[in-house]
Amino acid sequence: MRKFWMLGCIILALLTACTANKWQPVEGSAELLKDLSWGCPGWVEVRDGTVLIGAGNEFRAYVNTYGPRLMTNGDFGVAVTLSAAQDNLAAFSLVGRLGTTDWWDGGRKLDVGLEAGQVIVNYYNGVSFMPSVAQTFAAEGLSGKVKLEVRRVITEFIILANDKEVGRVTAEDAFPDGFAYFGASVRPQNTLTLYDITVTAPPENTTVAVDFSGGSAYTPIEPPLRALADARNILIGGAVEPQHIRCDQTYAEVLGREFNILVAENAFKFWPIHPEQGRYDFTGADTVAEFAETHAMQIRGHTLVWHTSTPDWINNATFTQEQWNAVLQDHITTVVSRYKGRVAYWDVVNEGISENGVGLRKTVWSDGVGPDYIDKAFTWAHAADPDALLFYNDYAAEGMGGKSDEVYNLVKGMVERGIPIHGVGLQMHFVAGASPSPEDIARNIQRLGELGLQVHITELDIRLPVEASKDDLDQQANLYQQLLEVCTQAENCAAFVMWGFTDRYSWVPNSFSGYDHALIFDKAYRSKPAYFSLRKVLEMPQSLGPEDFGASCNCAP
Ligand code: 9MR
Repeated sequence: MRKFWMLGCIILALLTACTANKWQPVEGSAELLKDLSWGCPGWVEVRDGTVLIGAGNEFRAYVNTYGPRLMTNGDFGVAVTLSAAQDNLAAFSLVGRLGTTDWWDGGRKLDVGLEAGQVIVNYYNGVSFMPSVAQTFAAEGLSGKVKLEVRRVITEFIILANDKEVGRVTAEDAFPDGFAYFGASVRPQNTLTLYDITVTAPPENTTVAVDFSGGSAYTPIEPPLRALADARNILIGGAVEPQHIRCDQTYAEVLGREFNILVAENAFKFWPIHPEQGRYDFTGADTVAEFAETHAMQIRGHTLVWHTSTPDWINNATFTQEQWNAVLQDHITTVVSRYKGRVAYWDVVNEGISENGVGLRKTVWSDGVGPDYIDKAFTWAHAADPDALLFYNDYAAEGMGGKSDEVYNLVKGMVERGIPIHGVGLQMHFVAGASPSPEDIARNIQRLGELGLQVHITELDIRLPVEASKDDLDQQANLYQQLLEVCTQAENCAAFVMWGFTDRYSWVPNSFSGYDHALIFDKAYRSKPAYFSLRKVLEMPQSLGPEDFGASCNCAP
């Protein structure tokens, strides 16, 4: 009897130990695939609680940046039930950091999946487009629905297939930001189906979690920027992307609450709006325009004529001059007419001055339509909507000097020839510490005003090193403040538009290696010092200039 009792005890102890070792699903895990964000960007199909990611003809690396994130403090497991339509790569991904100038550059991505009848694990450490860890493991039962699991224990990743360990890999610093996006990697012609994702954690771990907040830490402050701007009779806003409006709730909330003007960062450009000859696609542009209207915001239309972001049917065209004229006139007339009375300001021609700042840039348009294409574009736009204000927009022409003189002479000539031009857009893609002086910018705005032209600041951002310090952020705030002061003090400066508003989606890290943090909200929508410095300018009584507050003043003591 005593023996049985002891045996019972041993079995019980073993069972307890086993259960103690069992990793448990964390809260919210069951909702992971139900989250609508998976389907939001458009090309991932969500059907009856499963997610289908079809690669089509391209390698697809999908990252669900809009959806729930895995908070990676401590050890965790992610178990995914999936199937692949073909025998080539189909993997789920945990993305610890997005790449910048390229998908892999600086990124961190762990893929666990199936390929050629084996389990495959690839880890990309941000240094190359080749995985720094690439291993395959043999396992049983890898056809049909397969359960693949990865358990992170410190830097080791234990890989399981259908609940049996198949191998281990080591990856350092895979989740440097404390979270991972869910995603997938699928080779051409293959389709990955996800049936279930379960996040687990060992019993003692309480920090692993699924975060459905979208990583937002936005704290609204009263009154919003736009109310302050309305009171100062100035437009303040940012460039936007339709998919962020549709898929990122906080993005839409901040945009609608804080700003009274927007511009589409890309959606009104030739390539997305007129992808094939005779076919227009207004899907993205309409999303942006409808959002603006619902939120009583003004719209800047960017841009009708530009040398880049043109589709192949334009880039490779061999039209006669007459045909080029017809193509451009049709484009301008169709787009401007569609948004007649809705888009108040158009960047009719963007960056028409040459790269070295001397003379007109040679483009498909100057070659095709002829050197008078700028005059023609403005004339056609005016005919389509006589009430819209028409702008010439350029970069590196903000202060005084060579290129801004060229812009000045270009628009002066247009005014003298009676071409319907109403304003100049100063882009202002700046690096803190190396921008033209506010005084020079003020002089430039003034001389344009003397031609009877409005000025809009159209694409302002101020980039900082990736490892920005508090001082960098303060210096950035100071420059934002000075630039808004210049605009509020100039009678003809009517709009202050930034190239985005949150560092989460800025073009800067993708285009300038080593730079980031260029906008006024950080990646979690926290207000940065620059946000507060703009408020400060707008809160100033209109009759007072900044010198009354001792700021930005060159006056003698
Ligand atoms: O920020 C835009 C980026 O997402 C696009 O890939 C790129 C090409 O269309 O254009 C960027 O915006 C540019 C703007 O349209 C004109 N001025 C310079 C901006 C930054 O390159």
